[in-house]
Amino acid sequence: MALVEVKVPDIGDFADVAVIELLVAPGDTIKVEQSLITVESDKASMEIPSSAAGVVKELKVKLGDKVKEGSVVLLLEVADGGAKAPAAQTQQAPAAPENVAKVAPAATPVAAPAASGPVEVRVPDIGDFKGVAVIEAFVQPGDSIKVEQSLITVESDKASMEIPSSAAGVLKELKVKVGDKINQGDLLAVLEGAAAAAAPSPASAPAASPAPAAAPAPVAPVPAASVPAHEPTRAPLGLPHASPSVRKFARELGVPLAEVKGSGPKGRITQEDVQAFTRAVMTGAQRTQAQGAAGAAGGGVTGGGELNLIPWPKVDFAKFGPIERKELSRIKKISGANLLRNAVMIPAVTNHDDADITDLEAFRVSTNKENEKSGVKVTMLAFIIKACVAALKKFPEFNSSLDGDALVYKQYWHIGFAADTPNGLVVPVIKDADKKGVLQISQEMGELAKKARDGKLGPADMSGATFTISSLGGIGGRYFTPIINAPEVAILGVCRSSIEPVWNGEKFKPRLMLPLSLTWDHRVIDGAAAARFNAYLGQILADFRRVLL
Ligand code: CAO
Repeated sequence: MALVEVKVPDIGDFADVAVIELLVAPGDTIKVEQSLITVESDKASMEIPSSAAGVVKELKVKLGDKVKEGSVVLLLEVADGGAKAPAAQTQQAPAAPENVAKVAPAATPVAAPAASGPVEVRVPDIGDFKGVAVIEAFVQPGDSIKVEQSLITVESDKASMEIPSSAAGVLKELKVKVGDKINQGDLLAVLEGAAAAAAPSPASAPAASPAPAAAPAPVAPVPAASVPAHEPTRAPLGLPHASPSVRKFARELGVPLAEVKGSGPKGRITQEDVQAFTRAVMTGAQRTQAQGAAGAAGGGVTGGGELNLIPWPKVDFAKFGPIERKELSRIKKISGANLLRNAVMIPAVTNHDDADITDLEAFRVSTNKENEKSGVKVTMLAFIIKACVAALKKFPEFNSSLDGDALVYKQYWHIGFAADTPNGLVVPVIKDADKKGVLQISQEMGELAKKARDGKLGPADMSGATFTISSLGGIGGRYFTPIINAPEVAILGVCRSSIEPVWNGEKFKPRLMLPLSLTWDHRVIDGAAAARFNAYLGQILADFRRVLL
């Protein structure tokens, strides 16, 4: 065993920054690159990783201490020759890991500021912060912006940072949105009106807005992961104050950080605050604003009393056999939180039915034969989308959303379809499916499914759905109970069709039957309407000429 000092690595312009969080304690076994402490300046916060693996012997910093490159963070007991990091790295300050930002952006405007007229504000030098996600926008067109005023917050795995404006004026256009990935030099905003002033360097001039980087994280920061149909909302000003790891923790649990009361210095939200909030919500002692809204719309989960859940079982699986632990993908983490909310908050019921698609399948096969050369294959799912649009038009409450005590009926028919990807489930959307033919829908579905598999779907590809279809027809199964994609009020599950004997009044005939599973929100729809919807859908699929009636 050897004792090594773990020091603050090269953290760029981050000098004399305060320790705001201790992420490990004496006795903890830590890995190389594991975050040890969080430090914070006026504009950014960052987690400092360990350069070695071992057991924490003694912490050399405490909350509120100021640290800089070379400051000793802790003493680590490492196995002789067992530590992953080479000796040079454990004895001296290691180089900044790539996911740690060299913060304090030199806010030099890239475009020369004019006396008046439009001025471009670009992303300044943000050190190693590359391709980082925009997690919130503080301003919107029409706002008066001061030099150095924070425009957006970006976040990597380990750090977050507010990006200031290099000029003053009225915001004409914000060129980035939540979820976008940005780099140095990217166009951020266009200002106009007032004279634009070059920003002094943050080192010599304090920031106009001293709020530390913090985010309520109202939405998933990664476009490819935004399964839910919720649109990003604008972050309120007066932001909650929390470090990146706490924000990440809150996001994973689906905790609205803006509603959590911080118990740390200057009202900072700690991991314990997030846990206490979660406990309070789970036991019914507290409601989130979303639950309040859902309650007003007909009853939230905690409205009727406490859930009184017992704790989640904690099992040491390794005791029973070999195991492998793998982090969930970002898509799985984000979709999981949404699925849980939707499963718990919606009083959902599923009706199962079958549609006779014998003639439709014959038509699809012959159409594909005729169109062989065009390269576009007509899929059964495209017909199902068209049939659903007809049923949604006949039963408009299935194309609605709850808004407090009102129902919002949408006069457009955007149909989401669940797509299975190596990283998890995503829901691209066919916009205006009512105006498109089956060929066009098939083609768009093929393109969107490919984009989904390549992880290239953007937020626009996945937002605005009014109804969703989840098809397992290509895989198998009979029926299942899909979870409604809130704020939609219904979802159709489709399984594999099979030839079955169907009684025609005289004899059994072999027919190709498609199993349908319609899940609906009982606050909006009742069982009779759902049965009628399925019956009508079945009639359309059996004979598309009915759409013309
Ligand atoms: N019955 C019988 N066969 C079917 C069928 C059905 N209902 N639906 C599709 N098939 C057939 C297709 O005709 C195709 O056969 P051929 O290659 O011989 O023509 C084959 O199954 C494969 O179809 P597909 O799944 O690739 O294409 P699709 O248009 O049916 O679906 C997509 C596209 C993106 C929806 C699908 O690939 C997918 O990802 N499905 C999974 C969705 C999912 O995971 N849902 C669960 C969500 S809840 O966790």
